[in-house]
Amino acid sequence: MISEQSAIHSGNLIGGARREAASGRTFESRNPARHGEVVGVFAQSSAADVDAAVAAAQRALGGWRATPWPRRGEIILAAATLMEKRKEDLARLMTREMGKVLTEARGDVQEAIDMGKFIAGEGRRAFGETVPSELRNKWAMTMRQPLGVIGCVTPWNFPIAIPSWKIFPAVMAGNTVVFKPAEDTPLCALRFVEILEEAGLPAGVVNVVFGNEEAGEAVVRHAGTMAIFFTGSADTGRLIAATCGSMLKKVSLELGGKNGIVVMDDADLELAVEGALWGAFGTAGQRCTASSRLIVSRKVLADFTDALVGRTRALRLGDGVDEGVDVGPVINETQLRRIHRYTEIGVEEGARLLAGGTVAQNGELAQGFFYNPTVFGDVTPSMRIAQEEIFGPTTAIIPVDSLDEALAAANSTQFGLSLSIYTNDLRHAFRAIHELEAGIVYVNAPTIGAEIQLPFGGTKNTGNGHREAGGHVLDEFSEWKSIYIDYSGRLQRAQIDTDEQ
Ligand code: UN1
Repeated sequence: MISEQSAIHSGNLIGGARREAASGRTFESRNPARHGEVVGVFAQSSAADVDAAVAAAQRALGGWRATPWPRRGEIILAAATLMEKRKEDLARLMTREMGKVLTEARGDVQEAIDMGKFIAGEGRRAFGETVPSELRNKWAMTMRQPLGVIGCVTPWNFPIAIPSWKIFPAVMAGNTVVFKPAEDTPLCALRFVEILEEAGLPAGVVNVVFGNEEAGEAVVRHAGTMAIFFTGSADTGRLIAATCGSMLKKVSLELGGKNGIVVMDDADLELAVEGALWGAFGTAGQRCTASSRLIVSRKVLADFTDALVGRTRALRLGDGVDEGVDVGPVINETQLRRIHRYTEIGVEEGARLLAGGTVAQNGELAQGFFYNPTVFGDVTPSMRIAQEEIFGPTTAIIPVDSLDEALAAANSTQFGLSLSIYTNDLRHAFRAIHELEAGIVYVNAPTIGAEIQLPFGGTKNTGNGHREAGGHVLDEFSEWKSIYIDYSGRLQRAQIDTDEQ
């Protein structure tokens, strides 16, 4: 693959063929750092296209589920290896399409490579159990079965990593997939699936329908999709859960976060400032794990705030392909407006604006969607800027007087994805580990940076109890089948016939 600078045009990927949308409609993907630049033109799909994709996935299912697990694993490993070879090209196109700075785009691709390598090993390790029967001459065991055709609906903020969390384990377990990637990052999705094809994935195992929520909704509502895997907003997640609930369809939801870092007075303050800066402004705050709250002991509040504000003001904004840029653009104009609206809300609520708070429009920045990294001080836990997910480069400092107050503040949101504590006191660390209400807890590290070999997901309104990645990931993508083999040659009634006869 060469570095791409011209716009590409792609139809949907259905059953191994490229197909325009039935309606003939298309949409553009544009560079958020230079909005005039069209990255690609893609099929704008509707229910008819989703029907075709589900039919292709159903046709491919029989052959794929019969393919031995180790062979499926080899194909995934080959895909991960190809991604490794093309990491730089993939990262560059990601920065161009989504905006995150190049070092972070490389990390996003790396996370998918890690996921591929990790899951490929399951091909020779997807164990079932042999369990003793209560009866003589009777064998009992379990095995995994695929769910069938799976719908994957993914966001733009990790345009290769998040699809890899869902699609690699889905196909590893013998499922086939209809994949609806975010409207803002179709090219990343296309390149990811092309690599799977090149690695030897048979036609129809992963089908891509590009488009907006119309296409996503059609995937969720389709009677042929047996399970839905979604990452996105809590509002959309609720709608998906309602639909899947009424259809008795399995659904895995990875939703919002309002993650916080607790900074105790015994913390290494420099380390905490550095962590807060990275957690709040990495990926321009557009991670569901972003550190959007900083819960700081009053004893170190002034020092922490001064250092953080100074470092925030020094961050360099720009096109993420340029060396030396710390923070790239936000994804689109709607998000830019939403982020700024939250600045207004923070000011109206009486929080103190300490840095940023404006759209960045100097020079070349005016060509894209840039927001100056924003820090609020004097925030109370119940303010909207401390409760609602902003998904941008905005963080809120909440002063506290004790560990109890800090933990209570950290837990006082509807979400429970990722929480962290900076402390050098082991007792504080262990209380935090036990008491923080989140799927992920960090000690002396910010709230971002999860690794794929551990479960990823959250408590409360962050999801519906599912986890992605990690050692138990196949449980989400397969069903258990229990098998009993009676070789006694007579009727043996469980729970009734005893062993005495
Ligand atoms: C997300 O923002 O949806 O832990 C995923 C992290 C990354 C994944 C973030 N490894 O920040």
